[in-house]
Amino acid sequence: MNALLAACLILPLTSVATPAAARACGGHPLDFDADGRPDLAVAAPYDATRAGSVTVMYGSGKKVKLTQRGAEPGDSFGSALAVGDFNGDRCADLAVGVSEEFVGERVPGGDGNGVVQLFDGSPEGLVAGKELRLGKPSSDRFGASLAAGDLDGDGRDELAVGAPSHRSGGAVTVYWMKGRKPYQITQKTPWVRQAANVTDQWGASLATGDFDGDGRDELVVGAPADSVKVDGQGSATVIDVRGRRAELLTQSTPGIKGAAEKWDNFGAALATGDFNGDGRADLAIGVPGEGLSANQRAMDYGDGTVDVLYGSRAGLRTDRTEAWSQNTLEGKPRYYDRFGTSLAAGDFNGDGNDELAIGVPGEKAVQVLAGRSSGGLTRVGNLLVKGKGQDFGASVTALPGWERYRALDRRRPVYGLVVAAPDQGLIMYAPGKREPGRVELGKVRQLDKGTGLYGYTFG
Ligand SMILES: [Ca+2]
Ligand SMILES: [Ca+2]
Ligand SMILES: [Ca+2]
Ligand SMILES: [Ca+2]
Repeated sequence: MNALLAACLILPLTSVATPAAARACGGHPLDFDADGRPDLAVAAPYDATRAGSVTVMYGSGKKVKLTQRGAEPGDSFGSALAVGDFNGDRCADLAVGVSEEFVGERVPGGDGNGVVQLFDGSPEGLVAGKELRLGKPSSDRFGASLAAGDLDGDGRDELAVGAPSHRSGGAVTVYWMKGRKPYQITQKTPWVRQAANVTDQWGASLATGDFDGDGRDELVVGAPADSVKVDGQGSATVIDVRGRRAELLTQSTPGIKGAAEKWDNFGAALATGDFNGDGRADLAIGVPGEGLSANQRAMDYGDGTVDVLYGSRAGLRTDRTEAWSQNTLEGKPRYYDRFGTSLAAGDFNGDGNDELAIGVPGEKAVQVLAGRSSGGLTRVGNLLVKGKGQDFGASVTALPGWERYRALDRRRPVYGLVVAAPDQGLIMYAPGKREPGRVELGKVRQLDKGTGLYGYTFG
């Protein structure tokens, strides 16, 4: 009996000393190397004369730089990142977009064909895997956006790859749907049936979320330059890939707040999270070009707005939507703010409801709104997190338990906020705090620094 007890007591110690190869993956969503700690991938697509690189910051403290096999200047390895369990081994895997890769000779000034490089998670960390490319590559910029999600409900993630410069106004290819070959969707797909212009940028942004709570994720395709009624107003299309259903959302859709104007760029950023804790995903749509004040001088300006739609049994509701801007939040809207350029959802206070982080790069800031189980996002106690670097807030993500390397399965994880200023290559971090009823973030500190638009995107 004593020997047995001793064995039980010793077991955890011996398992710590066991070589990493003996560990099994625990199915944690952001754990590439099976140590139970979240890992963070940081893209620098302009590193090394724009060949690009991705730095993986493991929760163990180890830092590894990934590059493309046969890297060439200009390829932009790291144009997009997505994390999911693609092969079903319960290790998180990483997909890296290489949107400017040319299959043959580089066409000077031309859009890339693009490829996607996969890295498989393992107890030794990420290992280079397959490469994905289109059968008939053109100037598609395949891999300019990526999203992972379980679209068929079999417990493994599918990968959606955006090709926003595809000749039909943009395309999205879905990989590994059960019983299907890679499957391309465009605005001309019969059950999508949208007007397509070559400049729509359909697929420039992607997100997944289970809005109706049926156990299968839906796919959201952003087309920030889509001209539905007004030039470049932008759109987002919510797609049930298995059910072959598509719903078009724009600021011209009844119930969606905000006026559709030229170059609003509705859909430039997308994020999904459960802001009201009802178990169904909700959708935040960035409209960084939205004008609210004077001096809306050009298509790259805007005060910015974020539209939010909530999930329900029948999918996303368009009858009770929200529009958030600095007209009602901390800070002041200015024509160069581009509020909503980047978005991330994460539970920063551990109450089970996701918060929404909104990048405001023109103000070098990130706005944080708290989620509540009664009613979703609230302006009460909203934070304006200011930072260094001239485009602080150009990209954001949420990362669970990084600060204390807390095992992800011990308690409901508290997320911290990761913010980049890619122009300066600064990666900043503000830890979350377990504070029911309000959101408070710890001091913003520098997590890392790099070059080549380091922090352009996260995975
Ligand atoms: Ca890890
Ligand atoms: Ca699946
Ligand atoms: Ca669903
Ligand atoms: Ca929360």
